[in-house]
Amino acid sequence: MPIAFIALGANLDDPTAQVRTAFEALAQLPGTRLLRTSSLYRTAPVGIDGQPDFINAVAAIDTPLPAAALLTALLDIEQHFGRRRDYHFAPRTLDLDLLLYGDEVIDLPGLQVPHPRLHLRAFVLAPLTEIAPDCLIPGRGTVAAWLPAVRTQRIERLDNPAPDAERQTA
Ligand code: PH2
Ligand code: MG
Ligand code: MG
Repeated sequence: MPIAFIALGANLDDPTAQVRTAFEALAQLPGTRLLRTSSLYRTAPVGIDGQPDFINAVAAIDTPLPAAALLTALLDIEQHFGRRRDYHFAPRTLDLDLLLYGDEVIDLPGLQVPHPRLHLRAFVLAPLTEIAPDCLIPGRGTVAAWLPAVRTQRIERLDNPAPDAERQTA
C-alpha cells in the first residue's frame, strides 16, 4: 500500500485539540494505519493577513484508499470538524491537505499531488522533515533540501508531541 503524507492545519476553536483529534480521525479511515505523526508547530499565517497563528502538523499513513477516495475522505473529516468555507483562506477548525501519495504525480481538477505549494511552506516542510527527512517530492528532490529556502517564515515547534502512533483500524 502506498504511504501518503497529510498536512494538518487549524487556527480556530482550540487548534491544538483539533489537530490532535484529527490524528485519531486519520487512524480511523478504512484499512488505514497511522504510521507517524510530527510534533505540533505554531506557525505564522502564510499568504493571509490578520488571522491567528496556526497549529500545523504532518501525518504519514498507509492506506488502501486510492488518492481520489482519500481526498474525499479528508474533506469529509474536515466537514465533521465543522469546517466552514465562507471565503478563500477563511480561518478554519481543520484543513487536511494531501501532500504526497507514494511517488505518484496526479494533476486533476481539485487533486494535485505532490501538493503544488508544499516545497514553499515552512509549516509543511518542517514537520515533514521531522518524520521523513529523506522523503522525495517527485520532481523536486528531498523535503529537507527545501527547508533553508523558507527560513524567514516564523514557526515554533511545540514540545508536546502527540502520543506515538501505531494503530490499525479493523
Ligand atoms: N494554510 C493555508 C494558507 N496559509 N499558513 C499557515 N501558517 N498554516 C496553514 O495551514 C496555512 C497557511 C492554506 O490552506
Ligand atoms: Mg491548506
Ligand atoms: Mg485544504
